[in-house]
Amino acid sequence: MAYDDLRDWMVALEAAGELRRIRTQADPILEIAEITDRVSKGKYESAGSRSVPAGGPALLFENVKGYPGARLLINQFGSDKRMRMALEVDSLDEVAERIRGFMDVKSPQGFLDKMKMLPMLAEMGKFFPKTVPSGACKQVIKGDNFSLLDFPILQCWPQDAGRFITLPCVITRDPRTGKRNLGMYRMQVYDERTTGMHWQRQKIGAEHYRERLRETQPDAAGRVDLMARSSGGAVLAEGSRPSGAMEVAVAIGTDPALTFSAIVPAPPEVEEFLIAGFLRQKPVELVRCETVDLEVPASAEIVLEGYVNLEELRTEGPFGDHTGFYSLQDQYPVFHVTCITHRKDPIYATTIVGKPPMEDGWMGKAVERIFLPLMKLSIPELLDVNLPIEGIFHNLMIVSIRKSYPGQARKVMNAIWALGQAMFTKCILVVDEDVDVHDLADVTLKVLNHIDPERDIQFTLGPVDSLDHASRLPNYGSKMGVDATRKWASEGFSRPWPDEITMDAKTRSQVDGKWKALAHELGLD
Ligand SMILES: Cc1cc2nc3c(=O)[nH]c(=O)nc-3n(C[C@H](O)[C@H](O)[C@H](O)COP(=O)(O)O)c2cc1C
Ligand SMILES: [Mn+2]
Repeated sequence: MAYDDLRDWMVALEAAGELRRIRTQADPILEIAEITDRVSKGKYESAGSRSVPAGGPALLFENVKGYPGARLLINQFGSDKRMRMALEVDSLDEVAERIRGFMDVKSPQGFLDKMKMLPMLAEMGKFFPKTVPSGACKQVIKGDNFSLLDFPILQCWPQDAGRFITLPCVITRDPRTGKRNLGMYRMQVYDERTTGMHWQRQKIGAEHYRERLRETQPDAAGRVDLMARSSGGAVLAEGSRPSGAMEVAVAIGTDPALTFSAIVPAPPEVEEFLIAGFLRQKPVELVRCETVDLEVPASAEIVLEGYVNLEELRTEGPFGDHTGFYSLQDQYPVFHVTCITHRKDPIYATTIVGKPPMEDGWMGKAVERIFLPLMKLSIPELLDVNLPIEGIFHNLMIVSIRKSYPGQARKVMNAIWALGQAMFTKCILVVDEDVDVHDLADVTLKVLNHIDPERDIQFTLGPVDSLDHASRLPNYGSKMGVDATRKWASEGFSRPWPDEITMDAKTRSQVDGKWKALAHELGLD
């Protein structure tokens, strides 16, 4: 039973005790972020409050200072339980299993095989998005008299450059293939009708933008970083829209599977609308925009339509980021809003990022689980993967492998660095199959015991996450892989490798037999 929209999802959250209404007045400038930070970390610091486990409830702010009547939803994905509720599974491995089921399809050998495939193809067909004539996101259409400042957009941290839209589903179209993309890229609010468009240069939205630039600047293509190239922020007359501009639409406040699909690192060939349909097992319904040639989720709370001018970059940031530090200022494209449509009394959905654990950490963990079978397609020896939340997803990946030939751990590192957004991984630890990658104590014990650092560390250079503040250059730097597998003679290791200590079975069962008496003497019963 897919959630129809954000409100349907909120009803489910509230029924499960996972959503709290906040009627105490809270300021969208910093205060809501401070409240949410405490709730997501379980740290209630003021006198008399108690500490509880991280991953506190989703919050609906109903009394936002300066925005009478507005409602703001935050932390909707902020726990393992809510992430599972969002995708309607008891375990995220169920989603991975469904994906594996689809991937297990072998080339049909004969008529019978083909017949067997039909139900699966029919099932897949059920997930494609549908365009419908109208939807709730059109209840209010403002093509003229509108302002972004009508929404309770947050300033999250003291040194942030201003207010940022933090949970936007940004929709663009590949000018060559017509394929649509959905990506979550934060948007700094510059004024009533203008925002930043923080698609980092390796993301699909940025590639669509570059496709347009390649058309207009063929001489520069391939020689310079087109994302950094601009004729210097040409100021346009109010309302004018340059002919080459790139159309963009943004949906804020959708059903949870759709919002989640905007963060999954899908290959460019796969539209996130299809992924959302697959996750919710019901097609996403889309409606055509008013002023741009794009479609948006019909039931979105808020839709922003507009364009990104190819000739314009503007300073974006700083912004307190999920690294736990402020991401530095940089030049990014600018989004000009031409129309806003929304539901009656729209709910503004948002999030904050900062020091983990926070809401995005749970979303990242879901991506980790769901992508494991897909990673195994390229890396068949891969057994399990852990992206510890404090490793902020691009700093640390721990993988276990079944090692079969010399040098295989290095092959796995290179494969990860070649795999979509895993290219950003700053540090990869490769361990043998007997290590539980989710048990950080076991990982620490074994990785550090098993390495000769100079021999076992592999450095490489390549693209790094735009948020990395330590790399030698923005977006370009080094990465490290640690081969913490047991070393073999065929890898040049000639010393004996010791056995791991475990007690023998006989002694263990003898002690088991005495355990009742011992437990009494130890005061355990
Ligand atoms: C809350 C949140 C905010 C994000 N902000 C950005 C951002 O500002 N810029 C960016 O490039 N990626 C951002 N990401 C990560 C992208 O959404 C993610 O890399 C996604 O896969 C991009 O989609 P794409 O592959 O279709 O480009 C954010 C993710 C989350 C969960
Ligand atoms: Mn994408």
